Amino acid sequence: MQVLSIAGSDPSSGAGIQGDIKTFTALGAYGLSIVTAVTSQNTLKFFDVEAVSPSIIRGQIKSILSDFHVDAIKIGMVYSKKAIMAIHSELKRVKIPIILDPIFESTTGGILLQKDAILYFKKLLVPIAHIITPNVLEAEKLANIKIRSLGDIRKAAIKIQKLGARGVVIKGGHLQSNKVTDILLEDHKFHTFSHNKILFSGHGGGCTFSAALCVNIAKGKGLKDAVKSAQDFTLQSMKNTVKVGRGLSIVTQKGLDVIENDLSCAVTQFVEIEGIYRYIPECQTNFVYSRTSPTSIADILGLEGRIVKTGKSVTVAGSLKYGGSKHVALSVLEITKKHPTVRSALNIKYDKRIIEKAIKKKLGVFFYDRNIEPDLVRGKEGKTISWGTRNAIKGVIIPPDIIYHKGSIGKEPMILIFGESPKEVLTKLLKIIR
Ligand code: PXL
Repeated sequence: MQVLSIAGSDPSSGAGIQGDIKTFTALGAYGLSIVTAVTSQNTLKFFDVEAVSPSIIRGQIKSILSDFHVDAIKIGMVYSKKAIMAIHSELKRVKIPIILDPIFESTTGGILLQKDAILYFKKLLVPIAHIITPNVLEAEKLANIKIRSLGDIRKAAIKIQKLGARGVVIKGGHLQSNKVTDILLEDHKFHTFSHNKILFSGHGGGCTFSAALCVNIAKGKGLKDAVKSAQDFTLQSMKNTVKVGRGLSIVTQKGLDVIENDLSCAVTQFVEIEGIYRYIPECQTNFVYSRTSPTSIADILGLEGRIVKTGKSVTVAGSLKYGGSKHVALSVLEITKKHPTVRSALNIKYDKRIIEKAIKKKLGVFFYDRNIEPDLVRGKEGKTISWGTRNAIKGVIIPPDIIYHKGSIGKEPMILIFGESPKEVLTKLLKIIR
């Protein structure tokens, strides 16, 4: 997955381009970057800033978009009216989701958006944003109202949305309270995300949030899930500050665990497979990846929701959680008892032709018949799956690539594809559906 940050350079590497690349990398995305301005600052003081010329900004955008596939774009510090016009003219017809982080002033008092640029920011950049992420002070400027309460935040969000952004998330950290409440306005619905305030006087928190949000949106998460997970990630990063300079501490982004990173990338690739909606069963799809030596489904990462068919496309509903999947996870749990390295699987709709193709491609295909399950397990979904999986691989030494069953009364037939990693599962899937 590839994401792009259009922002200012911060030589302390806490915020701006450098901070964004750290967040992108930690979350498993490849970070592209376009510099709009260069600041000189450290953890104690903001010294100076110089704009990059609009033609170089346009040239950078052209050079990146003509070469790379970009899944989402974050816009941070833009500094000048001319930069805004250049960015707008390059991006106004682009279909990639834009996460707009208004950057007006630095924690150390530097001016990061010139006074005469705010009007252009509102007129040109807000309308092309998929989501905008102001804090309370920035929201006050954008909405032209004073914010003292959560009610005021909601009013401001509506006013900012009227400027043209699809979603608005206002970070309530600056309000006087022992709780921090972020409010998301998506279309016409408000969602509230609260957590206890932590003691934080660091540099880079805001950029971490919007960059994480950018990766989450690139991964195909809906706004509500994307905001929640970006908030969790930012909080974690704010708890992990490092004191590298003599002034403000700098946030540190810890990477996702490898299992989460690999599965999350594979889920994104899965939903992007052309025509994949044809393979989603009635009970939808789950995709799982287990820790080594799982003892229960709590060791197996899966979608708490599902990958669901919505007309001719598929969307990811819910987020990855250990214990999030039951059925597919139970099958993997059973397999790992005999083949400890086979830790990932997904389910697709049964189709005789897929099975025939898999056999032709020399994959290890195994079958169980739900109609002959013993009375002891019948009707008990968990037990049926473990019994069936065990039965399918009984007496064979090679690890399975595919296990399928043809259903029974009221039970949908199903194909499960197994592999050592989510990537391997996808490779096998592509072999049999292409
Ligand atoms: O944190 C906001 C921010 C964004 N971008 C750049 C910055 C800062 C704050 O200092 O310098 C380049």
